[in-house]
Amino acid sequence: MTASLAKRPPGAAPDWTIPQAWNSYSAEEHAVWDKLYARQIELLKGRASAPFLRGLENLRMSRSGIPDFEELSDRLQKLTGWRVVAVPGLVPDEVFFEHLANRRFVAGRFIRKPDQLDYLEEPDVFHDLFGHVPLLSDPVFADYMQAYGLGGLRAITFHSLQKLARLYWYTVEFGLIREQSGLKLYGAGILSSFGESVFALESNSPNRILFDLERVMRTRYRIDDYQQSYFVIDSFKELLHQTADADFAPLYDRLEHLGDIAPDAVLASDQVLHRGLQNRVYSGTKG
Ligand code: HBI
Ligand code: FE
Repeated sequence: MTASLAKRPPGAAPDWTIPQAWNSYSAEEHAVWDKLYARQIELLKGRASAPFLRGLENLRMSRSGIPDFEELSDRLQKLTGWRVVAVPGLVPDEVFFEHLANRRFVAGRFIRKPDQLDYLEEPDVFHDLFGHVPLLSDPVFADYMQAYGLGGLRAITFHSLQKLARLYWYTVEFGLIREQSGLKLYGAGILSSFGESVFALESNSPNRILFDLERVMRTRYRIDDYQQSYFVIDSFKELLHQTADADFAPLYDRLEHLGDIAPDAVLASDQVLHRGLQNRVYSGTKG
């Protein structure tokens, strides 16, 4: 699954957090944030889900310079009790889940270089803050993220992390939501990506299929390119209930016997909103 750092770097606390050291960002680093922010905000008008845009406003997420985690956390905490903490990179699953279960969102402190605006393997501070944090100010989504963390801690004991990670991937990172005015973006991996923000909604290449918990947990995903299938929810309430009410022991049992589904597959049982032509030329490796 995710290749996390192998061991805790010196200087990281036992919970893997590090100081953000906001004062040590250079002017060039702040300028990268500004450029990404300005570009995304233009693109997301009419494309991002309403609660995401409300969150950006309510948190007064900075359009000038990388936000200070402490300041941002103070505003966020008043709304939903969540805080943002800095970590040195991808942390081990149990560390990640433990933070989420306690309403702490872990964020990278580093920012991509000016020549990497469009592609990057590891989540940086722009992806983590701009992509993820606005929705943490939505009370229902905030509960979903905590429920996911608690589910993660349980999944470790069931050895079913791969299945649960797919749920995170196809909702928190790459989810679409149906609003009155049409399909909108709520997944952080899309919202922080210049190319995928348009592709996910407007390209005729990928499938767009109504969300179903078991279906999603069986579906492999791509880590190296845009998704070949997106799953669409109608509300965060529906997502929270499907997930928090699910009895995961029998569910994981059942999933063991059902096979995996390819990233581009369409099943007879799917409720298909758009059947993808899969005409994008994808890069070679499969996730
Ligand atoms: N670490 N910093 C960080 N950010 C993540 O999104 C993250 C992680 N470690 C593990 C992890 N995600 C995965 O377990 C989840 O995607 C399921
Ligand atoms: Fe992410």
